[in-house]
Amino acid sequence: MSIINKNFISSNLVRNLFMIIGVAAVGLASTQALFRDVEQSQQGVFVVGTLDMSVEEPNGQVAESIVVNNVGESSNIQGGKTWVVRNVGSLPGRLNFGVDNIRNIENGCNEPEALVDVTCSSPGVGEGELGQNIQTQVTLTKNNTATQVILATLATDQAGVYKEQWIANVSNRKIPPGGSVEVTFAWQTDNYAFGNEVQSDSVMFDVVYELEQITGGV
Ligand SMILES: [Ca+2]
Ligand SMILES: [Ca+2]
Ligand SMILES: [Ca+2]
Repeated sequence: MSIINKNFISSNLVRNLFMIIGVAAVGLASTQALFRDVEQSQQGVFVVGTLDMSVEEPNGQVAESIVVNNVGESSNIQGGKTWVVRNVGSLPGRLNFGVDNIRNIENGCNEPEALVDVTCSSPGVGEGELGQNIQTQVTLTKNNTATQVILATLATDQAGVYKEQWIANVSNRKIPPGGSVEVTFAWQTDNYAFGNEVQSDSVMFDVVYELEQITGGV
């Protein structure tokens, strides 16, 4: 197997997602009286990016996805990204991490795949088998100390697991004004983990960061 990291999302879809996230953020701000910043990332394959987040203004909402596409049969799948998340506001914030909208896409079945896979629609969202075979790991680096905080897969039903493990395993999610942390999201599998059932399959997902205002000084 091999991996390509490719933006399959049309500009229209990106705009639509942008609008959806924007509306969601406004809804949260009005109902919870908290300012919230939502950013999602689209990059993959061990690149580094910076998220400038502020809890003072609901700005900077972007909607991006990561796509892992299975295009071959001979090598391992692996990739990842490190984000530097900065609180550029003047209020302390609590950082949340999540993976949403996991879409395991079938992309049809070729001849050897059809022998072992009975869900073969195209695009067949939810019918792909690639994500359940990909192990993911999230590492938080704070004050030069790296801690593994999440272990999961990219199976469709795993979306809620990321946020749950983040909250359970990150003892202090606070980022003070001017502070920053690094978050690394990595995924991998090997060519012994699966067979022809993943041919032409792909998996898309959104990595979501939220920095919410800390009230009461906690
Ligand atoms: Ca299938
Ligand atoms: Ca398949
Ligand atoms: Ca397929």
